[in-house]
Amino acid sequence: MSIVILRQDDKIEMWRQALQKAAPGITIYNGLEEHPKDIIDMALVWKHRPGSLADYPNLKCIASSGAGVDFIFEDTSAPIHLPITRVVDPMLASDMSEHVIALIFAHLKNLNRYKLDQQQKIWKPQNYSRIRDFTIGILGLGALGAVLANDLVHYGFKVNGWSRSKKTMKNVQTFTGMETLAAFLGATEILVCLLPLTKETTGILNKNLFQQLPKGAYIINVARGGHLVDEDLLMMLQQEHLSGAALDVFHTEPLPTAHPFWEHPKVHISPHCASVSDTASVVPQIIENHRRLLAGKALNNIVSIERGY
Ligand code: NDP
Ligand code: OXD
Repeated sequence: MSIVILRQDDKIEMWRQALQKAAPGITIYNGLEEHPKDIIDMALVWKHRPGSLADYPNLKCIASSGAGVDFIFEDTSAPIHLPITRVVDPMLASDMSEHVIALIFAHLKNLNRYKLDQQQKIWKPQNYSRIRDFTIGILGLGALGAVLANDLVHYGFKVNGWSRSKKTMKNVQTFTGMETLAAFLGATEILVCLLPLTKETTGILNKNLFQQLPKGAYIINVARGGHLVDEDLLMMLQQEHLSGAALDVFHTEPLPTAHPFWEHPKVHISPHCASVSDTASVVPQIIENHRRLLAGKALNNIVSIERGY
């Protein structure tokens, strides 16, 4: 009864040690090192090598060490008939909220403009905006979107949220399903994408959607690069229908050096770091699910294969 960690970055040993310390009775393997395959019952994965999940004949559960699971469904040989779990964690949610709020305030107070001016020693005060000037629209009111919505309300923003199923939230105007998307977009001046990447949401941030936003709207994509049609964003920026964008996620990561986003004056880039699973906060839920797996109990934070999130 053992757990293997499958990821390709330099965090694999940090995760192994954190899990091993929390659960000394279970053997935790680093998937990049030689290890027995037939005793593994849980794989803790993050952007694992496609194909590698198929190597474990007795695997019983795939656990994502992040909130997203799109990379598991993209691996065509992954045994997705097994239970798949993901991270739902208050620290992940508050970190995301802080990141997005920082981007919103940077936009209101022209901080990106001043950074560019500074590079050319230009002294040029701009009109700034206030909290009351903007309505924020959040695509996705799940574990992360709902926390962000409440935090923004706390700051005094007008907040709208869009989701698949109906939500009732104090001081947040909620919109449900495709038939309400146009109304939601028409009332949104800063759009934040916090959707999971699924068949339905791939490419949702496209020209048609952008055109339904008021002129001058600002885009924040902290979900997945696959939500955005890059060329459509560039076109809408060039036509000045959109005033700018802050992007944390990209089709290819790291963002290739030749990509036009790098040098675009109206695009703010961060390297997929809006919110990062913290081992101290997340390890207990992984160990709890492993305990449940062995006891034959229902697992927490299960992903729906039908919905893809
Ligand atoms: P959740 O699954 O908790 O929430 C997803 C939300 O999107 C739900 O409100 C859901 O609706 C809604 N949704 C899904 N599909 C549709 C659809 N077709 N139409 C309308 N609404 C839809 O996810 P999280 O909040 O935990 O995370 C969101 C995403 O954020 C992750 O999948 C991941 O890709 C990304 N992420 C990015 C990070 C970063 O550092 N950049 C860090 C962590 C996560 P309903 O409530 O009705 O199900
Ligand atoms: C996640 C992420 O999904 O870091 O947790 O993107």
